[in-house]
Amino acid sequence: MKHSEHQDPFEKARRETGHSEIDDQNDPVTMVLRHKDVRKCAHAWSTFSSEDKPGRIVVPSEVGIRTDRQIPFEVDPPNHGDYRSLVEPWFKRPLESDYQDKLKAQISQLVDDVSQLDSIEAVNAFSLRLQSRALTLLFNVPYEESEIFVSWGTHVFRSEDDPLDSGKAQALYHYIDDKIAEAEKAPGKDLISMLLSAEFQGRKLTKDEIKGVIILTFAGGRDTVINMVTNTLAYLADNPKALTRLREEPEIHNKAIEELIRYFSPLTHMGRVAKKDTEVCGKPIAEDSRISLCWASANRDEKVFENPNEVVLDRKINPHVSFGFGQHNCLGATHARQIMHILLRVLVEKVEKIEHINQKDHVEHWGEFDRKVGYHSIELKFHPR
Ligand code: EMZ
Repeated sequence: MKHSEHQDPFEKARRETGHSEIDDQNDPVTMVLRHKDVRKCAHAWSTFSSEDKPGRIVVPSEVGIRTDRQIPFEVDPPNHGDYRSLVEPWFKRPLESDYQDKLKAQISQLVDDVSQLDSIEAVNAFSLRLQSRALTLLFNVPYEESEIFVSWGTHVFRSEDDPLDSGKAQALYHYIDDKIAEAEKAPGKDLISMLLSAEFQGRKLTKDEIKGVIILTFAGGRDTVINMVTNTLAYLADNPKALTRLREEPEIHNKAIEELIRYFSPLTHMGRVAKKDTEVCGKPIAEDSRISLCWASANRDEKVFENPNEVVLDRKINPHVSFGFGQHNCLGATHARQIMHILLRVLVEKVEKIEHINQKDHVEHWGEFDRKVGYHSIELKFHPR
């Protein structure tokens, strides 16, 4: 098996029952595994709610480590839609050419820098930097802020050694409080200033609401983007022909990006809380219990995807759910896709091949399933063209 391959641990359970039970801090979760059911449950927001105790729809639950509600992520319709339309135009800015030019300059510089080195540990020296720098564009703050973002590590408020340690969040929260105070005094053209002046249902947003949007912007696209970028580098190192093909056929980049996002499914699953007694795949789900929508399993569903365990760079039909599905589909998807577009463009332009030296896989454990989601570390050497 190639080191960049990610096997599908869900196949047997998906075929046989379509669900699986896991314990999560004494608050069990029924994982929903089939593409059809995942989409159905994601759609049924009034039965399977995102609006519960803050942190409870995340698996592993963050109830013990935060009390702030992330917005619009942990809000159901109809309020969800109002928050969403308030922030959506901002999150579509990655479609503007000026944004893309800046992102291209950042990624080109990073690739040039790492190409001069003998080898790099790509999670920290490449993906974390790329994500943190690109985030300055999403927030529209000075590039220098990225140094602070880098210092927080791959997850902004979960400690790397102890996922239930609440200490780490405090640094992020203080940072956000300070930035809100600064923007109040001297509004700029950044996301916080925009939120401070925005109207929501005929009133101003509260500080907690603003904080909720900002925490989500920091946390939601952090480990996911880092995993996506690292997995892509590892895949290209492992499959030099794919890099050549992407160089020769720029017209397949759109499809290739969706396919890599499907195959790697950077977020394994997201939870919901049942608002009434119901059932999924014949399994009773009691009111107030949790399910998870397993994007990673749905994305390998053999009923939907031909050769689901292969990366087919120009896959024609690709209804993947890596960015979620329904009302709650990923707010940061435009930004994430743009990162992938520019990354591929810069790599084919500047890099002849990527050499893989060694790696330490990051494997998640969910009950009966072990799922590789990315790398704790991976050493790569970039050979410039
Ligand atoms: C939450 C989540 C959002 C959560 C789409 O995912 O991302 C996770 O990394 C965070 O820990 O709080 O923001």
